[in-house]
Amino acid sequence: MRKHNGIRSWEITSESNFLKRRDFLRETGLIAGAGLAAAVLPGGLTAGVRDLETVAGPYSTDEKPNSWEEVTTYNNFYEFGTAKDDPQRNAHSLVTSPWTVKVSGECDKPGDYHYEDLVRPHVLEDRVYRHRCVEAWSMVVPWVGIPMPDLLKHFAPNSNAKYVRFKTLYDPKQMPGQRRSVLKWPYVEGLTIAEAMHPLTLMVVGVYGRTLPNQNGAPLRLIVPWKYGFKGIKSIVEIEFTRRRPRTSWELSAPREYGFYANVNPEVDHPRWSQARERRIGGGLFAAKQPTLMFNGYADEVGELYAGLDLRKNY
Ligand SMILES: Nc1nc2c(c(=O)[nH]1)N[C@H]1C(S)=C(S)[C@@H](COP(=O)(O)O)O[C@H]1N2
Ligand SMILES: [Mo]
Repeated sequence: MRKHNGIRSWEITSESNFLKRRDFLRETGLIAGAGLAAAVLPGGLTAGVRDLETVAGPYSTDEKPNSWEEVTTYNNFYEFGTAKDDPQRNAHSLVTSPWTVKVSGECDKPGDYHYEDLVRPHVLEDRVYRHRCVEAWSMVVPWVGIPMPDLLKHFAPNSNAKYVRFKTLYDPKQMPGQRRSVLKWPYVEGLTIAEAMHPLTLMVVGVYGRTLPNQNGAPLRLIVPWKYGFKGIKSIVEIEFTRRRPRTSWELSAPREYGFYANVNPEVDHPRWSQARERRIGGGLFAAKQPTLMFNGYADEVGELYAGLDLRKNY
């Protein structure tokens, strides 16, 4: 992984113009062409997915991204069912425009913000991140997003803001999975203010240079690359700055299995399986599992956030 220094082919192409980059991606097979996408994706699912103007962001991994097909058909989004292919089959019922995010709590600029007003002031960045699920599979995903500190500064959090709580839309009419109590709805997640303000933390609005397909959490979702994927809450409608640590959906439903921090830690097993290795999606059925890295490989960047914290207890 490289930061600002060092030039990679991905950055060169992204920094030239957008169309050139699209050609590069198409030629190297990283995305299907616009015409092709319609052919390889089930009908209707690309409706509403638009191209975005982006620049290359820092912190991208050099690893080869998973295909558009893999990123958009192998998903966790329990609001649309618990099987990996349920979200891509069912998420078309989610209406993502207009979309409003309610900002509340310990900040000077609370309010209801329209999606466009949140996104327009920002330069969107391409960031290729490792994506590690607690179920011990992983992908490499070329997200498009806004660095979370840039977004949150907009709301002027005050000195009482110790945590940030995020909430997904609750609407069983649009989200059929919410008609069953698989989880306590709506889905909620939380970060410490230091985690939320870390430059690696992204408010994601797209993938592969396009707006997010619904199954990936349209129109905006969180990505915290050093944590297990479940922290990456989708289809966010509320951001609340709090004094006290919020309870998260997975903590509430299975406190023995999921803690608040949820940092990727290969040395601490999940009660029902090991976290030492991971299966890279797309590697083929018989591919060897690869070792999982502490903080999902982002230890140099985020290790200091947890200095003095027992990472076996604070899982
Ligand atoms: N609202 C909501 N957000 C969610 C989930 C969910 O069920 N509901 N699943 C989480 C889990 S367990 C993972 S691994 C990631 C998967 O993101 P992806 O499908 O874009 O890879 O989304 C997370 N965000
Ligand atoms: Mo997950």
